[in-house]
Amino acid sequence: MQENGLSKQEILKLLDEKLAKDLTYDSGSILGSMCTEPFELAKEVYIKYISKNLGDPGLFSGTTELEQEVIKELGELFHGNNLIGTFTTGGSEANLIAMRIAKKLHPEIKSPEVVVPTSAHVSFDKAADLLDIRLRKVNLKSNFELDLDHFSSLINDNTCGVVAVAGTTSLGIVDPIGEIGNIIEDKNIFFHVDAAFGGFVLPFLNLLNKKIPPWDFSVKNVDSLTADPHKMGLGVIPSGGFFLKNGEILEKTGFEIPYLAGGNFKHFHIVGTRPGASVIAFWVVLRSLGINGFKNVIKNCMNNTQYLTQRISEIEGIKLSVNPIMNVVGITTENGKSICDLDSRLRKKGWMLGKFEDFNLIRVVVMPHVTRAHLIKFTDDLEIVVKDLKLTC
Ligand code: 0PR
Repeated sequence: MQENGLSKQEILKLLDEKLAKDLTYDSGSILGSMCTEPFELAKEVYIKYISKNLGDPGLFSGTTELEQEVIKELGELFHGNNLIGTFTTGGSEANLIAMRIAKKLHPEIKSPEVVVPTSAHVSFDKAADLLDIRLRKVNLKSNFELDLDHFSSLINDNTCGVVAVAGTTSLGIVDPIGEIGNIIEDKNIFFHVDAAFGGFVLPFLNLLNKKIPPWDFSVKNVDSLTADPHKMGLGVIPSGGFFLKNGEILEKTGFEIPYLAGGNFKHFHIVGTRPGASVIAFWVVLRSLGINGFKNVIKNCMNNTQYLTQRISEIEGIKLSVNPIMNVVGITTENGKSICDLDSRLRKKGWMLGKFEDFNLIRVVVMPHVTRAHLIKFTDDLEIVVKDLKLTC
């Protein structure tokens, strides 16, 4: 550490230099991220209220009420009735909370298992590791859809939970959540839906008259849900969301903190101190955009997705992995060749995509910061690289 402090000007200059290497969303090169530039007013209020700490809710009862308000509104969006919920640091924490609940509700199971799709996010592997749960991974069919027969076959007396994904990380696929709800009917198994990405896409696609099969609390046996404001919700980082149908579970399984200002309270979080400003910022997003504002955001992303998929279909040598339901697009080779060279050549040209080697695809997430102009430049480069690599042979 240096001896004396620097002036504001010196510090800001230094920071500019040090952070010059970071990419920015508006540059267009960030094509594989599930985060985006937060809503402008959300950023403003985040700074203003940066010191609010929901880890001690008794000190910040106004912020606590605001969180309840947001959870209630989102709960209704996800067709829940009187559910409870909380902001988290992101989808990983929300999924960890769900896995913990699944285990805690079944103390009689000595070797707990959770059934998850192979396409589920790595946060479930992390949670399984931390909680000493055995993950039973469900195969996908060749079209990347879940193999439901395999799903059923993995359920046994040790199964304390099952997971479905509403918007997979790799392709934005929505698992057959209604069917999974039927499979676990009367089995006393906790059912968690990971809609970390899809949670702020699917409700608005529905309102835009796209046919989306039921995926949320409208499915009878769904117990909990992850939906992250810091992905398609335009919230600030960090903002995750965990939603739970049965509030009594908090009483049964929550951690207790007896010594804080507001008196004894129970919570699910892994973290203690947690940002109230994230909640306030997202309250602002909800108030600013409303349903119609969100519909417009999604409509724009889907129009751009449509443009991208059209261009990909015109380029000989590559194809779509699947027809996208939402704004997540997987690109693969037509002849089955590895996607790795294509990915590294695109990176060299400055395009940052997601690479999923196990599915042999590169992923473009058509987030709100991705414009038509970015996609035109990207697909022009893509066409050149594909030709160069002779993927057509
Ligand atoms: N569930 C799903 C379906 C996800 O896709 C993700 C993250 C999570 C849970 C975990 O969420 P947190 O990262 O908030 O804990 N999906 C993105 C991914 O792995 C995360 C991401 C975001 C990656 C921005 C890169 C990036 O630039 O692809």
